[in-house]
Amino acid sequence: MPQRHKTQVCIIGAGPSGLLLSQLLAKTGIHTIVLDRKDRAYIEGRVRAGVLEQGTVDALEQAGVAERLHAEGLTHDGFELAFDGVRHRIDLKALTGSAVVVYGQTEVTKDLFDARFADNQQFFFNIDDVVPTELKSDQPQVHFTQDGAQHVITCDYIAGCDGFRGVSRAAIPNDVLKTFERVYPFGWLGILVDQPPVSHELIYANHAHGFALASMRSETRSRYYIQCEATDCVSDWSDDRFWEEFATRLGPDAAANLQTGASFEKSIAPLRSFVAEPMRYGNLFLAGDAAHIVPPTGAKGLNLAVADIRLLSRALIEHYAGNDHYIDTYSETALNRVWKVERFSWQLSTLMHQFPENSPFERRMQRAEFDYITESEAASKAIAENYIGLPLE
Ligand code: RFL
Ligand code: PHB
Repeated sequence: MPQRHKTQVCIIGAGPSGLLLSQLLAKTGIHTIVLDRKDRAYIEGRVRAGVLEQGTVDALEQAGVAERLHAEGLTHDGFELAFDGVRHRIDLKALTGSAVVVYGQTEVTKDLFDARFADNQQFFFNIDDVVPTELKSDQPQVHFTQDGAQHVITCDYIAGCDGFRGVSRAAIPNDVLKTFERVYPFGWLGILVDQPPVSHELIYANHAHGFALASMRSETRSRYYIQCEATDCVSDWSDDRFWEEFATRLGPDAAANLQTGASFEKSIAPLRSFVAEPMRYGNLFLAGDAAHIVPPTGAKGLNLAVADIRLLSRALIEHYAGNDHYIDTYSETALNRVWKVERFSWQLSTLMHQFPENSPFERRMQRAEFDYITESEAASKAIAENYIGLPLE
């Protein structure tokens, strides 16, 4: 016989989406159980995003987990685009009045876990065989196993926050779910190194050899990326090979300040654009990477996940207060924003990378677009207002 549990909202996935949802719901007394196939240490160790929009910072504040973010996050009023070594600064503050904050996803996750543990949140970690069922009924269920024992949770709602490879999206019948996808013909090789950043702001560079990005985690820790072959392995890239290629792509001007050293993390991520529609099926809601993926060029993945959670937490809180308007419009409202963020991430990726199929014509088109951005305040502003984050709705 399975062990039976009951909650209001069963949250599948303890990444930033699932943790933030449980934290925001707990603030208004809504009970959740959070499940993950991994454990806390593994989830906190995943090195991913680094740039937070103001709307994301606001949501973390509302959740009561922004103290360290305010103390340690680095506010950036701008960033640079570079093309064959020519640099152009996008002045976010002057163009939009807003800025972004550099603070790692690992830190966001740690802050959320600390808050959920302090609140005695019920978690099940290291679980397998997760299956959401009865989605169209008013008592949906989530079945899973832990250490060989079977469990079933009965709830009012299921939040599918289990990332791109999770099971929630797959629980929506094929004749209902529509998916849209573009897989890019390259990956990003990223390293972490304890050296001061090459520049105090981010630099996104397009060079004949491919894309490079200079980012950071703090004033003493740098996060650098280069475009690589989709088929490359981390072992193909020694630190020496990375540094040589990275400096070439940044251009001599920016690379003059580059301080190299031994990397302590190195990983390759594929690039993909993906959207699943709808984001609600019966009493299952999708949020974050479970519903959509963007290529990392616009720094949007985590921010988009947080935007979904702002909408979903409001929908659930209003539902328990007797108002179903937001729960009924969640999917449509979220997708409306998702597609605009997909467009920006795709456009910036298209502008900044070398595509194997590109002819010299496409390369000239990229250069012409870059020149236009450098000369037109309107074009720079269009990038800036997307980068700092579009309105929630
Ligand atoms: P996550 O973080 O993938 O968490 C999903 C959780 O679900 C668990 N899970 C399951 N649990 C139970 N049952 C199952 N069957 C399950 N299957 C999976 C997983 O173990 C995991 O704990 O999704 P979430 O919470 O939606 O968060 C999304 C963000 O993690 C993601 O969008 C960002 O990291 C994307 N991203 C960036 N976003 C930004 O906003 N700014 C950036 O600068 C940025 N840079 C990046 C990025 C992603 C990258 N990679 C590696 C994909 C840079 C990189 C390199
Ligand atoms: C990062 O610091 O990891 C980062 C920053 C900006 C991006 C993507 C990743 O666009």
